[in-house]
Amino acid sequence: MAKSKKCGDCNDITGVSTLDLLSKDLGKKVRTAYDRIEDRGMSSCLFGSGGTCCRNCNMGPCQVIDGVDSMIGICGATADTIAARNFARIIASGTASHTDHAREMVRGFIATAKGKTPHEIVDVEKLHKMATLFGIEIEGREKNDIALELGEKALAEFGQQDGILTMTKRAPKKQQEIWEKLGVTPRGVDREVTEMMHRTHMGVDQDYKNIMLQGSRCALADGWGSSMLSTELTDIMFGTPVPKRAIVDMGVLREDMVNVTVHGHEPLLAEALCIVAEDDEILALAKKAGAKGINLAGVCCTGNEILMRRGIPVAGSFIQQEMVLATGAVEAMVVDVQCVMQSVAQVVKDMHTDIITTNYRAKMPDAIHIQFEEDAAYESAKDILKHAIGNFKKRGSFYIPKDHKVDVVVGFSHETISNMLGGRFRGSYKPLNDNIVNGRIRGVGAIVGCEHYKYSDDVHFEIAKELIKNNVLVLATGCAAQALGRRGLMTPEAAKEYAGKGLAEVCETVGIPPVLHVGSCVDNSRLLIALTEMVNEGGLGDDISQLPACGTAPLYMSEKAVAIGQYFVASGAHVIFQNLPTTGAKDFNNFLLDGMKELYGAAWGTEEDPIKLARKMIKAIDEKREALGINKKQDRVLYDMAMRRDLEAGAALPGAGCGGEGEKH
Ligand code: XCC
Ligand code: SF4
Repeated sequence: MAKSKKCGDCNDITGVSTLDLLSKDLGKKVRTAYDRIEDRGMSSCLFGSGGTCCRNCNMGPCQVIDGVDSMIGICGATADTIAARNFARIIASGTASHTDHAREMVRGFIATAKGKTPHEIVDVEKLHKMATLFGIEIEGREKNDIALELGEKALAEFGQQDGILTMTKRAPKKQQEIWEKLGVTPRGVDREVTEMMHRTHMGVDQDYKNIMLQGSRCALADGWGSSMLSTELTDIMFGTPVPKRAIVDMGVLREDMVNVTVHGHEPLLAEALCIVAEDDEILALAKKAGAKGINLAGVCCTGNEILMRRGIPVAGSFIQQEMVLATGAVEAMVVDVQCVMQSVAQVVKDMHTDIITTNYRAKMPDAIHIQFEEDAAYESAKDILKHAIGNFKKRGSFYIPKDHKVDVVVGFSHETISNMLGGRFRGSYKPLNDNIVNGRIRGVGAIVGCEHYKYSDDVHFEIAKELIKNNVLVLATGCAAQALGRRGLMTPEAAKEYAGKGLAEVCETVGIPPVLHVGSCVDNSRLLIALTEMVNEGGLGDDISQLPACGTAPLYMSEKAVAIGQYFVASGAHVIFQNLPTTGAKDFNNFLLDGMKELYGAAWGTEEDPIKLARKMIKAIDEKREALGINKKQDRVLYDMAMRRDLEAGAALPGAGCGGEGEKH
């Protein structure tokens, strides 16, 4: 099929590796989402896009037009009620997905504590910190013993009926008070999802503001509940990320090795594959097949997890998943849950590549299934790799866009940020806060979430460039982070090229990139903690809504992104998306874009144009600066020697900056 640079009128492909591959026969042969958009030849349904199509009962579906009396639902439901119910159900689904992922991680953590996995409890400091938060005795106890109790307590929070989720106690006091006053403090993880589904059933909650109170409670159960549990327990098991050099983009695939890409979200299997890829038996088998070894490469958020913790390269993000396979150079794509397009099995239909599903919850036609058992992780991983090795000899024509691999420095957990800025032995957010107060750094912008095909694929890049040019430090997660890494914004050197003077000075002194990779999508919980640390450090107000910070998830695709957006808003952080499925309901839409401010001190915003979006973020940041009284023009203080020494003390982390320890390539 012929490929053009453009599909329809709106989604430019600008990614160089994708364009390179699409210009080759192999790339032309595959049918991708770009083709499917063109082939469908129809735009999305207006009722669906505006949020006013209801099919919550069998009297409908009802397509509702706001303000037209004859066009309300058969049950009498108004556009606002319907849009709010739909929006809330998106949050419930997003939360359920993070939650189910988190539950698996906690179960894996328990299995690890019992010694039943190839993994270990590696971050004992974090184990002790979390155990203390959960009221668990740590004195004189063996680490696995503590971990087991922590794991069981954590697991119990999923089914908990009353009380509050423990992690919410980490939020700034004022946030906790706001939640309590509004009655949105989450009680149990599963309970909030269930109640959300119930309240949006036909004939239950028909007041959009009330529906969204539960929307917030459900989302908070995601961010401060399950996602945070997942991030922290995963860190304890696999290590809290520290700065590492790595490479991203399709050029990370290797001609001479068995390429295995891991795609999905839960890092348990991916971590096991990393260990087994170095097993003598596996290496011997690979050599026998004529390969130099196993080249693991990530896709989507599984990619982010092993990139952050191990520096394993990332072959592609969400929109590249089909392209990675179109290279013909992948022996197996191992998938688990979430964001795996059904089309991947079709892309490889005439190739030697196998799509291997590994989770009983997520199977697909034309894939093969090898169930991953966490208490037999080593064996499961071996089976999978043996299978991939078996395919190596069958590799047909292939094309690896070899020139397209980009250096990145990743691993910016909130602990890393604190250590790098504050110094390893006295990690603190003080230097960050100080630099915000003195104006070198204007504020913090989070760019998170997915990618899709409706807009150009350089939206993240355009937004990030505009932010850092205006001295906004960018923290990124998810596929957005990968997109920014591919554009070269995740090296310390990028600060010189792209950042404003103040931000560049800080980046140069500390040795950090102007865009920090904070992790996968569940790791947005790291951002919650980073914001909390900034509040606790002092000088920038006493709750998150006062911080000069703003978030965005441009190109959001997944329902999880909406859950994330809502937990940020409910936590006091302003969030701007390119669009929301609520425009068909005026009052409800206004409530999201403005009314929520009264409750949480933050609201949603929308803006399609990337540059305008970035400027809106900057404006939101400036308004906070103004309110804090720190927006006056400061005398430009250049770093004196003592200040440099102070900051540099923090830069001496392993693998940090240029010439770190990370894998050389
Ligand atoms: Fe999926 Fe997480 Fe979105 Fe990427 S960013 S498209 S959710 S893989 Ni998480
Ligand atoms: Fe129509 Fe009401 Fe049924 Fe929705 S719940 S489909 S608006 S009748």
